[in-house]
Amino acid sequence: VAPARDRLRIAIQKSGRLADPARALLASCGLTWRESRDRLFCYGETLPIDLLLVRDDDIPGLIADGVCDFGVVGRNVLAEQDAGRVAHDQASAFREWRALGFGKCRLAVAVPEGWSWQGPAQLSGMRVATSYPALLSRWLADQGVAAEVAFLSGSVEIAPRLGQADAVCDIVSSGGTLAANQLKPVATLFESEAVLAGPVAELDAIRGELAALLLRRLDGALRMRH
Ligand code: PRT
Ligand code: ZN
Repeated sequence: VAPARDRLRIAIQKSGRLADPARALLASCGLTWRESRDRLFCYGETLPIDLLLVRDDDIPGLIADGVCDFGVVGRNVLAEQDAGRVAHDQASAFREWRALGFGKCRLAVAVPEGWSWQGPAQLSGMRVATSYPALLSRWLADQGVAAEVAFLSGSVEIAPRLGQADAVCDIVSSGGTLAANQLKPVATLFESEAVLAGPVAELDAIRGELAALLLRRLDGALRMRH
C-alpha cells in the first residue's frame, strides 16, 4: 500500500479543448507549477497542488482509483463513465463538484436532414452510432425505444453517410459539423460543460484542507468571471 499523499493532484487534459482553459482557471486560483521534461506532470510551486496531464477519457478512472483527487473534464465524459458503472452494477466512484462555465456543448441525437422528425419512437429498429453508449442506451430505455447502439470512438458524424448507422448521438456545439454531414439535431440528451470532478466523499486530513482552500479560491475565480 502506497503511503498517503500529502499533496493534492488534479488531472487535466494534456491537449484538446479543455486543456488551456483548465490551466488558466487553476492559474487564476494562484497556483503555479514547474513542468516535468515529459510534460505529463506539473509540480505545484506556490501550493502543494500538482497537475497530471492526461487524455480526458482517463480522468474519471484516475479519480476512481485514487490516483488523482480532482479532474477537469466534460460533464459528458463524467456522466458516460458513471452511467457505464451503474449499468455494470458498480457504485459511483466520482461526482461533479463544480460547473466551470467553459467547454459548453450538448449531447444530441441527430438524423439525416431529409427525415421529417416525429419523435424518438422513429428510432425503433434503427442503428444509432455514438461514443456515448451508456448515456444513449439509458435515454433510449427512458423513451421506451428499442434501437441498436453502435459504438464508434470517433468520426461518428460520417457513420450515416458510410452506411454504418441510420442516426448518430454526439456532442454538438455550433452544429456546423452535423450540417456538413447532412445531419440535423432532433433531441438533446443533456447540456454539458467542463466540470471539476472529484471523489464521492469529502477528502480528509491535509488533502481535505488543500481541497477546501482550492474550492474557496475556485469559487472566487468563478464569481469574478460571471
Ligand atoms: O485527446 P483527448 O481524448 O483528451 O480529447 P478528445 O478529443 O476526446 O476531447 P476534445 O478536446 O475534443 O473535447 C473535450 C471536451 O470538450 C468534450 O468532452 C466536451 O465536454 C467539450 N466540447 C465542447 C466539445 C465540443 N464543445 C465540440 N464541439 N467536444 C467535442 N466537440 C466536437 C463535436 O462533436 C464536433 O465533432 O467538435 C466538433 C465541432 O462541433 P460543432 O458542433 O461546433 O461543429
Ligand atoms: Zn477523449
